[in-house]
Amino acid sequence: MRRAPSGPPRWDFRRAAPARRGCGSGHAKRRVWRFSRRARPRLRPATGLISTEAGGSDTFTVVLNTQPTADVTVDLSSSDWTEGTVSPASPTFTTLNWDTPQTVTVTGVDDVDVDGNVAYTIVTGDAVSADPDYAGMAVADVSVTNLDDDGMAVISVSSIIYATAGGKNGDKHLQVTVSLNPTVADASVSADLYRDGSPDVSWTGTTGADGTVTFQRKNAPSGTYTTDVIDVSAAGYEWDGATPPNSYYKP
Ligand SMILES: [Ca+2]
Ligand SMILES: [Ca+2]
Repeated sequence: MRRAPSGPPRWDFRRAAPARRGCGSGHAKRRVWRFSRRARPRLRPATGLISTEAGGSDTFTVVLNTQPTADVTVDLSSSDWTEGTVSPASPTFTTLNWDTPQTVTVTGVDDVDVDGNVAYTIVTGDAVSADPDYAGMAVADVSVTNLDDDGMAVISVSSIIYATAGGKNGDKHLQVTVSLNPTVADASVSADLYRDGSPDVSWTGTTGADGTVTFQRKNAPSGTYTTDVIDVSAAGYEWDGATPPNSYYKP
């Protein structure tokens, strides 16, 4: 009786005699290598999965790489049920569906703690099967990160103020000052300026210590200007997405 392989599962490539294929002159001959595989459940991807405390989920698939002689079950569990769950808990493969990948869903679990992003693993039990090739086979775990959604304060745009500067009369350029509440320095602010309802210029800038950033439209023609803030990014803050009503007529 064959013994189940011990140690970490691995590909068992055995190189057969290379076959030559070609379609006559003008076509490069290709070497075709044949491999024999060691029975193994395959999980992919096995790293880089992301779940979120907001309930966000990710998936990986499980499939066998050789046809078993009996059902093969792989038990799945979470290393930290307070951060993530896994479903189904026991994907099972038969002699018929062994090569159809089964999708496993990993879902984040919420808490109210500012606990940061937490890494956990989907722990894969040894394969259970009457097939000695699979019975007791160790299967690599899947690593996941659950993203924290606590500790994010809300930031908003408190005002958009227009002014002019430059030129003989101090009215050549248009200046638009965007203020944030609370006062946060080094926040990245992106905004689009419209003139008479049509897109004029787009800006991205960084707030100073006073929580404001001033953008300038050089040589601004006459017209009615409005500003639409499209993004505010600040560490530890979540922008509420709103732009206060604003409008400025430049003669
Ligand atoms: Ca958490
Ligand atoms: Ca949390």
